[in-house]
Amino acid sequence: MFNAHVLELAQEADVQDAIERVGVQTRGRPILTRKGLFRAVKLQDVGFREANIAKQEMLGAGGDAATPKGLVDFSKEKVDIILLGTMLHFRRFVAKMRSQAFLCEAISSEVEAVLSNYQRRSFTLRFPSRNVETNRTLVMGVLNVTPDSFSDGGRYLQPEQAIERGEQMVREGADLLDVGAESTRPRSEPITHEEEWRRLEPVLKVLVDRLDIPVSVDTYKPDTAAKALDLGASFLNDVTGLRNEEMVRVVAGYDVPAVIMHMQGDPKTMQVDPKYREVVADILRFFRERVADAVRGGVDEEKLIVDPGIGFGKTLGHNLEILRRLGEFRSLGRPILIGPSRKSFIGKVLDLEVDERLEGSLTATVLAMAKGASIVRVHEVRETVRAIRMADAILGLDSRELSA
Ligand code: HH2
Repeated sequence: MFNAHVLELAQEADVQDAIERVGVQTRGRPILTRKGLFRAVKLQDVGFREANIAKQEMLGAGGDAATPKGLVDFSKEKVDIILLGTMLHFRRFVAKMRSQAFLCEAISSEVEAVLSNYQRRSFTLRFPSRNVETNRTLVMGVLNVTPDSFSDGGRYLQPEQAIERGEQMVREGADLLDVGAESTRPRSEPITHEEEWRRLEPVLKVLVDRLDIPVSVDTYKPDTAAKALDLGASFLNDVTGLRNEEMVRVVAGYDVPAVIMHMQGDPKTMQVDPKYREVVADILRFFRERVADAVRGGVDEEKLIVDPGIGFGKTLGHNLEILRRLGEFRSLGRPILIGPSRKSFIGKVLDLEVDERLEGSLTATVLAMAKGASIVRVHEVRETVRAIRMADAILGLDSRELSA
């Protein structure tokens, strides 16, 4: 009996660890690490010439490529392909494609970038008053100063109650706090900037002064964002994904971190038959465009955080697929934020009302961090902090010393 077993090697560190344990010479380690790490990279809308060259080069490198039938009979001008191979195969592929004709050089750069981005786990969030590392999962508490939010509407509309809840979440272990004054739940009606600020100001003013953690403002209105940052908020959470040029100017001007969330349509109508060509790929494309636009507008790319927007123009199937494939968003090389807390997709799976969705929220949140989410946006901070700390410890993400 040789006690054969299949090793789970998803990350570079897993391979390095396994190779070291069998006592490989130091010199041989990097090459074996590349051979021990398999990746599949999908490319969309590749011209048939580039797709044919990519297939040949990937085969030549020792890997392979999944290509559609239309590629050999020239019936399609653009195709989707999947490159398959170890990191060693990809290294050879990237080098060869760089000097090929047509758009092959661009393919080479894009493939090289996503493979490197995908490895990245640790980010530094540079807030005005401090830097926060994502070497463990960060818990962002939700505070809705609204009469109509879907899960806690009306509970914290009075400033005293909101302030007390904010302080409580910090005591419970929140790393970040997200304060919103306008509900964006399905079918909600927008409110004016004046109304939003009237609700927000008294709460924000006290919280930024009293709390020792970065506070974000959940707003898509540039006027509200600027006033909140003037008052001392540390970053912005924009559910419209910085689509408003004025909002980009605010983020660039104040040089603060900002969350680009994906939403299809607007809250009033977003749940009316949402459709995607491929939900994960479509959202990735959206992030790429939004990040590029923001950078063109003067925003520091390192300040951007992405969030696929659970429940914003998505069916139950879309939400589950986004969570299942959340790790694919790591291709962007930006920290991922996710907010499944208490949302209706949990209600649909478990057939439970909004105040009975704690276990569903914890499960979704823990699975999301295991797939690579750096920040989890939640209503139940105490329970989430416990679940996340446990998960961080199991996954070896917790940098704090744990005694034996
Ligand atoms: N979800 C809500 C609001 N803002 N922001 C980000 N980045 N991600 C989310 O998933 C997200 C968000 C909706 O939840 P909630 O704030 O509790 O409800 P409401 O919009 O009804 O106030």
